[in-house]
Amino acid sequence: PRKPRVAVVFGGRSSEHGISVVTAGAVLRAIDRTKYDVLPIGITTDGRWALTADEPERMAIADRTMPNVSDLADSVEGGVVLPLDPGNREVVYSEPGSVPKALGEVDVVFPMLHGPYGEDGTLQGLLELSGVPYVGSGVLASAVGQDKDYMKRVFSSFGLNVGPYLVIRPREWRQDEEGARRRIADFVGEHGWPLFIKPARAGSSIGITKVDSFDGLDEAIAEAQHHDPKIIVEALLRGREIECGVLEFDDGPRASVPAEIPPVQAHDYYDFEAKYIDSAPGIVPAPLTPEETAEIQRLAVEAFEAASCEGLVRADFFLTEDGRFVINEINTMPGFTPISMYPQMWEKSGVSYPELVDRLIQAALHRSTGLR
Ligand code: G1L
Repeated sequence: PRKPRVAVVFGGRSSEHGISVVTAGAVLRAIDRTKYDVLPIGITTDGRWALTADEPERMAIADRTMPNVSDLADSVEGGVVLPLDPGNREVVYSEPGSVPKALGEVDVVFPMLHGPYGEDGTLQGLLELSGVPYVGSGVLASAVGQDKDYMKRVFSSFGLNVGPYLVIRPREWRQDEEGARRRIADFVGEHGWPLFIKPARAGSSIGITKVDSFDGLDEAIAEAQHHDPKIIVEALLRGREIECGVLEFDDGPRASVPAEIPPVQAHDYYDFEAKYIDSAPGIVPAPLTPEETAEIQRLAVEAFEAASCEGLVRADFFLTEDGRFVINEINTMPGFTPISMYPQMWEKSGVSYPELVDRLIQAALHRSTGLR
């Protein structure tokens, strides 16, 4: 029987295009070629899909510059591209806004796209419609994991602790701005300063402002709304930042050893070297009591189940001064280079990076298409 063909889809119209290419390079390097055939599929920053060369060594940071799909695709010997016929060596890109015709020729897709249309469930929906199995969470869990408002609603309905927050929807802001301001003032009365004003649906730290008084509020709201018309207002949660990986095994999801993210100065953290080159900033395993470790592992698996995740998730918590774990968020597509927190937590739990990649592909291949 022929080997399963794994399409790794990466790049895309996202500010994290480069890190996606770097991550896909690491995944391509880790995939066991005696077991699988691979098809690297890059999406350019302007949205063209292209079959690229299988040369992961060229998908790395060079001279502090992130790689990009256009450079990879243009350099492919004999050219590449769409329609996705692996035998076709003609140089043709897909039209911007169109999708490849030949996804039917792949057995499983490894989606590595960040942000809107990548990790919010829309790509997953396209793959569902195409009947192609894929690695990671489906439509619902991806959408829930992208929306800080619905994420909290799901978690609290499953009995997990979530921090206090407000939602300001676009229509309320348009029709009753004064009412929204009153709700924020009441929230401050109850929880105090600072506030964190965040887009409800946006990756990582984009569009987030810490506000210490009413002075900075308008600007912070405008900034968050620029990224998403729906925004959330959160109170400060005092505590240690602890995260935990969950991975789906044949008999169900299991939790990794947890990691602690020490508090860092913003300028240190967002430094290019720190973000893309240096190893992840976490302490693995986190210095916790056996009871605390067992508790966060139970809660991480509970979060995986609550959001109906598949394959993997990274669950991020605060351990508050009174000893409670409060869930901050889940990430259905966590940082995934070998030095990122999620792979590091599994490495310390006895699952190597190539094993992790293989486990995720196997979980996707064994999943039935359609409802499950
Ligand atoms: F497919 C998985 F396993 F679900 C998966 C896909 C993508 C895990 C992690 C990622 N991460 C990324 O693609 C990224 C962090 C490079 C951008 Cl979201």
